[in-house]
Amino acid sequence: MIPEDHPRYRSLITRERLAECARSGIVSWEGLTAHGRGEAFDYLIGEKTTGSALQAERTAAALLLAAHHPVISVNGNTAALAAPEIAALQKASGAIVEVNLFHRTEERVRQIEELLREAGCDVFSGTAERLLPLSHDRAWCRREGMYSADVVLVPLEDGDRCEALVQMGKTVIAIDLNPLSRTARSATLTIVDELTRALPQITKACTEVSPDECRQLTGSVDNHYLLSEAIREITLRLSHAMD
Ligand code: PTJ
Repeated sequence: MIPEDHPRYRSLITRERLAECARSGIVSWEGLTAHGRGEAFDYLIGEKTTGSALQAERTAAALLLAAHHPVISVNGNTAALAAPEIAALQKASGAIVEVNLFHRTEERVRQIEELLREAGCDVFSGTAERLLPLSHDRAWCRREGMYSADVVLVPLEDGDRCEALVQMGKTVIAIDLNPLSRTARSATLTIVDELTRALPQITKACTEVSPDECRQLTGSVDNHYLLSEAIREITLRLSHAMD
């Protein structure tokens, strides 16, 4: 039992949720270590949405709204942490929600799809094929889903698939707290923010951006600048900590 007045209450509750979802099979055991890495980077950015992340979130909304065939890719950690937030973003953006797993089993796909549906998502399921140019199981996706997408949102991604999707000519939006990761560096646009803070910001921006702002944002994506800003914000925080 975690007392509500514990200074790290939110963090501990989140860990408990992930552990529970790992025991039930929704989150892979490896997903727990991925979360730990995310927590460390979240500490470094001050556990808040930075100015550059907010800018990236608004741009992500514009890219999703301007897309012809946007897809939100969901893995175990994302489903466990943010199924209702995915449902809200799907409603605001009109994107397809598709499960894509690194540690893939049919049973995990089924469990995650069920969790997403319970949270209100309209999940794109059906027969998956080995369609992406990858030797591991993230290659499995649906022909009319991710394979045909022009814009793909990939929260908590592994670098390989991000690179493969970009090479296929897709616009890839990553949510990754580590601005140094291969995913962060190869995506078209990287949001360096915690998943459960980032998704509501993108959803909110979907309801706010005008067609003019949408054109302006999609025409000026500069991921190198956004990542440099994220690293600058971390460095600034570290140097203040030493004062
Ligand atoms: O459910 P599966 O089988 O598809 O597996 C999913 C995991 C997460 C295990 C898989 O995609 C993986 O191994 O990911 P990586 O390569 O560890 O990358 C995860 C990245 O997400 C790391 O750079 C973390 O810093 C970051 N991250 C972790 N938790 C969060 C996060 N970023 C944003 N919000 C978080 N809550």
